[in-house]
Amino acid sequence: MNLLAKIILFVLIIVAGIYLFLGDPFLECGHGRSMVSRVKADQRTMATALESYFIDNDSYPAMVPMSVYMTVPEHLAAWKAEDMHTMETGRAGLNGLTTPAAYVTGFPVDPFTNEPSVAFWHNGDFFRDVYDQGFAPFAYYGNDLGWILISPGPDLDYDVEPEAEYDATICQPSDRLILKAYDPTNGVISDGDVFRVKQ
Ligand SMILES: [Ca+2]
Ligand SMILES: [Ca+2]
Repeated sequence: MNLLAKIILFVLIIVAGIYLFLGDPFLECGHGRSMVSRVKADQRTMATALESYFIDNDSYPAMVPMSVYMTVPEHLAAWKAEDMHTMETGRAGLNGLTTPAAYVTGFPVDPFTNEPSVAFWHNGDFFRDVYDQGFAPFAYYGNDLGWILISPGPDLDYDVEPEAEYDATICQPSDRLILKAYDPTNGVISDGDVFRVKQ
């Protein structure tokens, strides 16, 4: 093996090592962004379902505490979800988005709400438990005038405080809320949430 071949082999081993230990940053960025795209698509579907529900019920679905879905107190704290709510799906005689009338075929789970023990970011990529356990639905805050659906986004905690920051009587999304929007141009794992609000 001549010197040039040895140098090429050496460089290839170094590059392979970098990919092995650090992963492919381009691939991983794409993965994180595709999850945000999925959340946005699911929130669009939910928005249509919420408006259909309103036409029939003259109100938006009731809220239930997020602790129904995130049952471990440490996990609620890690997600900053103690004060968050999601929506009633319908049970025990209560009307909800899926029962007795199905306004949406499935109740989408938020891929950014897996349990902290089994979901984590590593070198820009998002890993999660293969059993798909621990996922919660979108956080939701609603009243007779409007609603907001919230995903914690890639930083894995809720930044929007809907009770204080969502006002259905003013034009939405408000400047105050836009400050809390996840923006990938600030970095793939930047602060902020992925949300959709009645407009
Ligand atoms: Ca967040
Ligand atoms: Ca945050």
